Amino acid sequence: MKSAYVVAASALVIGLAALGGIGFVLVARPAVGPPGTLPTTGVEVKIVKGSVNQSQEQNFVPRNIVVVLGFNDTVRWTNDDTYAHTVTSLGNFDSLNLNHGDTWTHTFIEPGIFTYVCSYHPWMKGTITVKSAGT
Ligand SMILES: [Cu+2]
Repeated sequence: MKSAYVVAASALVIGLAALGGIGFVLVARPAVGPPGTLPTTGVEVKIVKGSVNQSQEQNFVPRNIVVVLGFNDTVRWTNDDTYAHTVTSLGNFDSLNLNHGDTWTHTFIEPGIFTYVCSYHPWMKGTITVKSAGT
């Protein structure tokens, strides 16, 4: 059984090494909130393929999300579309140009409701609702 254990352990190491290559996508913040009540990972928003088309209903996915300060307050956007986009909330944050495959993260530091658009395609809209811990 020892050899089977070694094989399993080796597979795990190789698997972790493979994950390390894309670890920047999978990084999760440690849980600091009440256990079992909220997701502990960072929040991901995809700019889905075809977002450039105004007729396509889905662009920022998920469109509306809620995060909690100090818990999961970092949001990462990934542009999976073949066209460039932005994540822009005037006066609050702006990714500037995101080409295909680019990612951009923003950590929220105050509560509020932040609406944002793509500055190139203003029909693309999303909302991040930021809540204080314990509310
Ligand atoms: Cu756009």
